[in-house]
Amino acid sequence: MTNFSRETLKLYFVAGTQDCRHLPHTPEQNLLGVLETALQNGITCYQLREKGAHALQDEARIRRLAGECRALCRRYGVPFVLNNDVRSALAWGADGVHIGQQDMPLREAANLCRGKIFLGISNNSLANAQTSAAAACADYLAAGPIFPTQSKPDAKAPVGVDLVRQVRAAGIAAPLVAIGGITAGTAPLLRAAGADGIAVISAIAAAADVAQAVRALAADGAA
Ligand code: TZP
Repeated sequence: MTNFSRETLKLYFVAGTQDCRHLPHTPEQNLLGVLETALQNGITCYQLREKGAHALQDEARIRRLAGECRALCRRYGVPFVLNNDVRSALAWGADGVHIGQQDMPLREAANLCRGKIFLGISNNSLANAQTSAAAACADYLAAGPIFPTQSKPDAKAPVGVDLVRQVRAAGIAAPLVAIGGITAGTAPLLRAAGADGIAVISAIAAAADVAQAVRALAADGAA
């Protein structure tokens, strides 16, 4: 199993082709170009999240893309995570998988992943985080959306930085990443509140200068 630690969460880039539609090439070229620049400039984890009305729909094409993302991540020594689908993550050689509370029973996911790939679980409330932590099945927890987000049309209401504080105040010590509307400007608030790292889509995928954006987000992590 790929080494996973809190450090893995420092600057976690999440994206699919739907997040790079402003770019001029094919969906795959757009995403792979952004991903490679992000890898060169300091992301510590990458999740392929091919989701929504503008995502690729063809399974074979998504699988091919996942293989290309994985190969790129390997080259830079960064874990490759697949969104939502535990069985595909295992079959496609991902290092980890990220699921929501509703994607699959948490214990079933944990049983499938144990000893093979790491598992991350989304949490929108302290109650969610307590359930995830009590099941002791997740390698990391994600908390969010922290701020309003344009990247997830079905996102729940923003929970604010406070959710990170609440999770820590409740004694949940699991590796924790904050997600949702986070920018280089707000990243320090999340880290100060107790998050091990931040996960972003648009702060990297939609940046005019991806390299500069990643360095700005990563600089805070080094502070
Ligand atoms: N889960 C909660 S918010 C979110 C996801 C996948 C979207 C984050 O995207 P952005 O652009 O960083 O707000």
